[in-house]
Amino acid sequence: MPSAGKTLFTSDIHLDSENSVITRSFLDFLANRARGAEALYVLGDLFEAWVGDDDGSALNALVAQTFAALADSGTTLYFMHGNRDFLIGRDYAERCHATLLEEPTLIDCHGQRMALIHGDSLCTRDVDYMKFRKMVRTERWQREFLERSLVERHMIAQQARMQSKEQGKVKAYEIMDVTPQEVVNLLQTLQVNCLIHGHTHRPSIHTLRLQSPINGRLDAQRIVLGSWDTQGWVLELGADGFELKHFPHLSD
Ligand SMILES: [Mn+2]
Repeated sequence: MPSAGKTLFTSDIHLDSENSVITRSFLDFLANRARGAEALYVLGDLFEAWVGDDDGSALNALVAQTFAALADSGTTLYFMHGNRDFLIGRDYAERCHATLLEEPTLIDCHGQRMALIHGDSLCTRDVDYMKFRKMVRTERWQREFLERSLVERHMIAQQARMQSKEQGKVKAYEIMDVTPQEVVNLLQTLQVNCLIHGHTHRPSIHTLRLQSPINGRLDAQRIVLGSWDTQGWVLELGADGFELKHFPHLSD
């Protein structure tokens, strides 16, 4: 069992079609590498786009079936929304035998208390995106969007993706990253010294200093998960600590 007793975290797989190398590698990850894990947390952007649980594509069915098989083998599954797939609903999560988590979620894992988020909420220097995020996270926007036909919804999602790609080319590197002070604020508000997130596609383990009311300073960690665009990524947490791992995609 490659992941026996461990807790796994991944994000930003951006699944797009049932025939891609990324999809095959991710399904292989669920069927093999993730087997035996105590839990698997998918911290957002599992899919490149999600237009509603009523979209019965072959990809969505295949992914649900593979997640369900992993859950049925004993691994507890948790999903958190990303900025691409924030419309994943309870129906689809149920089909995957997974539980949807609120953002942020606090967990106790192998003796460590930590906060989980997708990561886009910390990118506050991207003012345009923060406005967009606020709008699409309202109940009203979501209801009106889901009332449209599937064809229309796919078209809107496609447009939004093209726009964000164009904007990504002109936005500065720092704007696309988390705002350091927002990280500190979040950790202090939640009273934790470990944060796991994805979204920025800048995998790394950062150490930062927090002000502690008791002894003045406190070391905290921010673990950033990687994107699956060119290789697979997983954070493994066990009794002996954590390890951020990457592995090549399956070859043809
Ligand atoms: Mn994202």
